Amino acid sequence: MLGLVIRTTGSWYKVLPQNDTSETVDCRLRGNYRLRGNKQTNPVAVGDQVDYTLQADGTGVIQEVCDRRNYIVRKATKLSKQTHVIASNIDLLCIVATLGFPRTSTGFIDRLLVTAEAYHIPACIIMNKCDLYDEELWGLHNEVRDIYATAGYPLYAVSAHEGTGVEELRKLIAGKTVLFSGHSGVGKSALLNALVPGLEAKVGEVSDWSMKGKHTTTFAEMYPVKMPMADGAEEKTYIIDSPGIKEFGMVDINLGELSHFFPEMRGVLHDCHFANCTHRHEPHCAVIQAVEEGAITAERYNNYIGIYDQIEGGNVTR
Ligand SMILES: Nc1nc2c(ncn2[C@@H]2O[C@H](COP(=O)(O)OP(=O)(O)OP(=O)(O)O)[C@@H](O)[C@H]2O)c(=O)[nH]1
Ligand SMILES: [Mg+2]
Ligand SMILES: [Zn+2]
Repeated sequence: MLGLVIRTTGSWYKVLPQNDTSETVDCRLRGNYRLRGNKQTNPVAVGDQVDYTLQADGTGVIQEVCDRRNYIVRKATKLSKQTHVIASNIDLLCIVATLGFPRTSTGFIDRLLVTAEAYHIPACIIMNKCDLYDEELWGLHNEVRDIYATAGYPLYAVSAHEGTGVEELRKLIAGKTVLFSGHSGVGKSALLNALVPGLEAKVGEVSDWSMKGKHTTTFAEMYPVKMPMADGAEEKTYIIDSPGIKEFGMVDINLGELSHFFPEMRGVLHDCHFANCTHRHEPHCAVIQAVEEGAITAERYNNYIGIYDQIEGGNVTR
């Protein structure tokens, strides 16, 4: 039987049957399942379609994991060679970020965006906690919004607490499978609760939203929901809430392709004088010229260089 993995905890997987009885089945993976390579710490991820069999005691055994349309993968830990698939088969990556508490850097956002580009996953940035902004933070917010507008990514100002921007988000994600990813404490779970009244995903204590967050969500979980729209309609939507990430260690990105994963570079990089231009210091580089002209922002270009150096330094598993 076919089903959709909506939660993984250790060796158990919660599977939603495809015939949509809404009763989930707790499954294990068949014992002799061969891992693809053995680089991945999790052979089954949230979002996977699986083929499973039912047993007499009502639990299931996953026989096969169907091919993934796409996935978001990161290094399991900072220095690890192993990788971890956060979620698969997604229509939209929502990078949840904050400028105040804690502050998300564009370097972090860009690493996630590059990974999304590598798998052709559309992405957007959701700046949460805008209720905490003062004039200075609104100024910073608008700067960051403009940086991503130039790169072609929409950025939304929202407040899970006050409901600002929530209706716009509902429209954006309705009917899709979306992944919420970002640092701990930015309000991914709070946002989920704001989008779906009555859901009550666990949210961190107010006292803990200092600078770090404290990893309230510990496993990725997909919530199949009927997205309530302002006009009274409802749309079947799948939202994946995931644990906060401290650093996003990129995987499977090769140096020659990197600039292709910056959408604003794609249009000009064939105009560079050298076919193998790395866009760092070569003469007659169309990318550097575009930075000088403002068509590519210095912020994104610097993050490109940072990622390039990191991959070159062997800091990224391939
Ligand atoms: N002021 C304000 N606080 C918020 C907002 N959204 C969330 N918070 C607070 O931020 C803290 C963290 O929220 P969570 O939803 O647990 O954050 P998370 O991103 O799910 O964190 P992890 O599960 O650890 O990855 C909580 O104390 C929330 O109440 C918001 O829009 N405004
Ligand atoms: Mg959470
Ligand atoms: Zn170049």
